[in-house]
Parts: sequence; C-alpha cells; structure tokens
Amino acid sequence: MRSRFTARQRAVVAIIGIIALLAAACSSDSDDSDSSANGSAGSDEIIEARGFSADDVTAALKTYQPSGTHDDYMMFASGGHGGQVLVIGMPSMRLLRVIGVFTPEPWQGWGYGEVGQKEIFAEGSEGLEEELTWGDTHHPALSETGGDYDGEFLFINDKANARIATIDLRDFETKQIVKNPIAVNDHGGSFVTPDSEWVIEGGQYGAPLGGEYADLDSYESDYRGMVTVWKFDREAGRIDPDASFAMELPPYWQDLCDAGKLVSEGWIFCNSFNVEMATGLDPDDPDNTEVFEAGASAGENDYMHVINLEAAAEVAANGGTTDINGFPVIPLDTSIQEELLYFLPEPKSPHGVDVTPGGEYMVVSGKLDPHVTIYSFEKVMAAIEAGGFDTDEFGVPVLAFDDVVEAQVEVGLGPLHTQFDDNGYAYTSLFLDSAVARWSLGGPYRDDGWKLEGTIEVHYNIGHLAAAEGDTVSPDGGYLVALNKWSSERFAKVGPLLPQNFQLIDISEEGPDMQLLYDMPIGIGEPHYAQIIKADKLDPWEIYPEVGFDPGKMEVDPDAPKVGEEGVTRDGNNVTIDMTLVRSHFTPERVEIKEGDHVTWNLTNIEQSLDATHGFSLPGYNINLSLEPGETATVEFDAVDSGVFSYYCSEFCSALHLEMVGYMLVEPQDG
Ligand code: CUK
Ligand code: CUA
Repeated sequence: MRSRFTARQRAVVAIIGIIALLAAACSSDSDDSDSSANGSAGSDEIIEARGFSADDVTAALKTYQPSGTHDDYMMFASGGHGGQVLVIGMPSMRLLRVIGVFTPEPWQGWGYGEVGQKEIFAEGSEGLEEELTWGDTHHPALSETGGDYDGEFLFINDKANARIATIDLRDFETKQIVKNPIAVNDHGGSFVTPDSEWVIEGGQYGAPLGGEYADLDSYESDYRGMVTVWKFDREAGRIDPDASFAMELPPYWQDLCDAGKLVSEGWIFCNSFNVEMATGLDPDDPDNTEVFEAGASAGENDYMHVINLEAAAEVAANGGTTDINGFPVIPLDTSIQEELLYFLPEPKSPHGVDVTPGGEYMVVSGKLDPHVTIYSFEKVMAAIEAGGFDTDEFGVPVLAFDDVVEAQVEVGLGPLHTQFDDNGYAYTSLFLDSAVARWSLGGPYRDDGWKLEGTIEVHYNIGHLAAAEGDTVSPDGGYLVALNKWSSERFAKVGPLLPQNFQLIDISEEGPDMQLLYDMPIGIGEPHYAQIIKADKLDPWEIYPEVGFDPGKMEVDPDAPKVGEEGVTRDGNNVTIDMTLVRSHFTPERVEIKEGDHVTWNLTNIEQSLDATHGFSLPGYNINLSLEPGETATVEFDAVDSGVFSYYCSEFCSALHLEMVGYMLVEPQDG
C-alpha cells in the first residue's frame, strides 16, 4: 500500500511544489508551453503525469545522482556463476564496473591472450587437467584494518572450484587466483580477519581431502570437511600459499564462516548443515529413500564450528600438520587434542553466521526455523573453561546449547543472513517471507534488545543483504540492499531467464519503518553477497603511475616497448614485436612474419591522459587486450594460420579511431 502519506512525505511534496512555483515564477517571462518536459518548472506536473506517489517522490529524491556527481558508497557484489565482481555506486545503483575474475571478459581484455593473465588462470587451475574458465563467486571480502574496510584489496571465493581471487583496488584488477589443493568446492569464503592477516575459506560438500576417490558407502570414514586459512601478504598484495594451512573437519557440510573481531578476535566461526551425513538417494538400496533435501535436514540440530585460529596458526607453524597434496593440514585429532575446535548446537539447517560489530555475539539463522539464534562469545569461552563436554561421533567437544545461547528472536520464515547498522539494529533476510526483518540487538547495543522491530517486503526470495559497512566494527547504517533471487513480474519481459533484483532500502529512521527506494535488475549472474564501502575510502589510480607499467607485477617493466624503439625483430623463427599505442596509431603498422613463427608481441599504451584506453584486437587468434593509459602487456602465440590479419583498436578512442589499425601479414610456409 502506497497511499498513506506520512508527515515527512507531505513536507517533501510541499517543498517540491514550492520549488516548482519558484522556478515557474523565475521563468515567467519565457513562454509557457513545454515546461513539464524540459525543466524544474513542471515538477508537480511530472509527478502527476507519471502518477507518482509521495513515496515514489521521496525515493527518487533520495537516489537521484545528478549528472557528473559521484555516489557516496560503492557496493562490491559477487557475480554468482557469472564468475565476476560487480561494482555499483550507491544510492544511484549505477553499475560502474564489472571486474573480470574467474571468467574471461573481453571488454577488459581479461583472459584473451595476455601472458601474465594466462599465468593467473593457470595458477587457478593448478592440479586440474582442464583449465577452468568460470567460477561461482559468492562472498566478496574487502580488506580490513582494525576491523574496518581499508579500501585496498578485495577477495572473492569460487564456490564451484574452491578458489580465492585477490583483486587490487588500486586498479580494480584481479592479481591472483589460488586453487585450494585439498578441496573440490568451498563456501565459507572469503572472510577476512580484522587486519586481513588471514583470508578464510570454509568448505561445503564433504569429499575425500586432496581429490582422492572413495565410495559414498564409506562417507563417514573417508569423506571430510575442511577450513583453509590463507595468509595474506599485504606488502606483496598476494595470498602466500606457502604460509597458509587448512584444518580437517568432520564431513558435515560447512557453510558460511565469519571472523571474530574485537572481543572475539583470533577466533573463527563456521556453521554447518548435513550433520546427518546424508549421502543422497541410492538407486541400489531400497532402504535408502532419502533425497538430500530430506536427509540433510532430518535432525533437529547442526553444529557451529568454533575455531581458535590463533592457536591453530601456532600448531601449524610448529609442524602439527600432515601433508595433503603438498598442503599442510591440521588433522582432526590434533585439533581435538590441542583444543582448537568446539561445536555449538544450531537450529536445524542453518545458513548464515554473522558476528556483531563488537564481536560479542554470533548470529545464526536456521533456514527451517523462524528464529535467529544469538550466541554469546563470552558464554562460549566460559563453557570451554568449565569443561566437561559431550562429544560428537568424531570426538569433537559439543557445548550445551543453553550454556552458550544469549537470545533467540522470532523474525519470520526462512531467515538466512544478518547485517548490522549504527543504531544497534540487526537486519535478517527472510527467504520464504520475501522480506527483511529489523530487530534490535541487546547487551551493549540497545536497552530494548532482542526483539523484532519491523519488516519490509522485498521482491522476491531474498538471499543475502548488505548494509553500508554492515559487517565491520563500525557500521554506517543509512542504506541496506536486498539481493533478491527472483524478480518475477517486476521488469519488462526478457524471455524465461529473468534478471535478479537488487533493492535499495532506506534504513536511516529508527523504529519499525524502512523505505524501499530503488530496484536494480542484474542480468549478468546470480549475485550472492555484497559489501558496501564508503566511497572516499577508495583511492584508485586514474591512470597507471608510469608509462610501461605492468599491472600483473604492479611495477614498471623496464623492457616495455618505448617510443623510438618499436619494431619487429627475428631470431630464427622467434619473432618479437615491440609496439607502442597512442591516439590514433600503432607503431609499427605493418608486421610481416611467416607461418609457424613463434610470436612475442609486447605493447605499451604510452598515453597519460585520463580515459585514453586503447584496445588491441587481433582477428583469428582469439587475442583481445585493453591497454589503459601507461599499461604494458605481452601476448605470445604461434602463427599457425597464414593470411592477412588487420589488427585494430577496439576502443573508440578518437575521431580517427577507425584508422588505428595495422596489418599482420603471415606468409605461408611454402608460398
Ligand atoms: S550463500 Cu548465496 S544466499 Cu553462498 Cu552466502 Cu546465502
Ligand atoms: Cu585507440 Cu581506438
């Protein structure tokens, strides 16, 4: 219902009316005909002509970003199985960039022949027969300092293939993809510790660690779960696999993880489902009639994994690991002996786990339970201290639910993920209700804590939600984005595959009310999580700092082609081309080689002007680069096809862009 105007909305409409009157008065000497189409003079007519409600008008005013002005926030959203990261300005919800990560992306020249990029893709496929050219991105993690986003790096996981990518936010480009050597897929990644010392990657579907074969009949003995903690070397801007380690876990399906912060810093929390260890419908076994969706949620409880990361890192550093595929893994028995791992019972089939801004509580939602369950870190520590636990069948201590739970709040059906604001509220997505619940945190946050404040409908089937800086130690509040899986009838029809729907919500007012501001269809993937950072924390380069800069190494390449040193040189059948690019020509414009030559083609865009990007598109050889101002790159290939190939610039860079072309002549061997 959009009919009831609040006092605030009436005021806004009145103000608009006054502005319209003033504008009309100022322009009264001009002719009166088309004011509604052209200027501010006719805003009340526009409102009427377009049938806007008061809510529509306030929503428009809150989200409109005048041409040439910049958004206050930037949202980094996973691109789901599109394999990329989406960068969106907020509150305008304008898509600003799609960062190529696990999937080649031709506009950025990402993955179309550049040698350094080939190495990144190869590292991301280490140990596999087939090179991977897609990923299922779920959880982006901005690097943090002291628990706050610092705007320097972004990590994102590939659920499908158990990988983590590192993106440098100086140029918004992917620098590294690490393949988890012991896991097939992941899910509890990526999450960073408060100073980004570690990047957490929790597992998902149990499997023998290291990729060995084992029959599903031996699930309990041979299948395992895992969590991997990757060491991040901030100086190098890369994850350091040699300083990283993993922990063997029972073959429950670990799901989301989160890092402790402030009072809980040094610990990590991962929930899990399928503690039942269901193995799927077995066509050969008439007794096994349980499909996964029944078998994996048959029991009343699953387990949150409480992991002492600091102690685990010490155990790993002191050699308390075994080697799986050359990767150090702390065996489950060691974790139990060294008191690194505890379980907390969770309501059945939990999904999210989110640590409150101060680190005091862990919030878990059960997909099949209408409550959020809030655990107290202090109580967990006290229960561990007190000792005397039960264990699960693998010997892992299970703390008693009543000893560690702080509160439960009934929020609605299908609760999944939780975010926080600056008013002491938490926001939980309700998948089945297609709504967001706002509820109050207790303890140090609010006196009226642990109760539902209100809900707002979203459209539809919300998965994650993201609030402005909503998972840091100091959330900003103000805005929340619902990341909805279904859009149903909300947009013009585009065939049976519908876009997903991001909805911007104003959460700035306390109390039960929240306002839906904007729908943003996403037609390029199924996004999962997103993080929203204050835009002024980002300080990306506008051009590469020096001509001849190699984004792969993030430094100047002394061998990058320079003006006056361009040319084609031959050594046997190895041909090297040194080329510069500037508006509007390639130097050289003619490259004459022979069929069978091995070609190394070095290119430098010598421009230092903002936005003066050139493309390098070589037909027939699947080569396509985007060279930003100052950038150098190298492609290598064998000239297997003879003929005439006109390489050209694919960025419309100048009035004479069409003339930015050259010929590669490949003379046939016996011609
Ligand atoms: S999961 Cu997507 S809706 Cu991978 Cu975080 Cu919950
Ligand atoms: Cu350079 Cu078009």
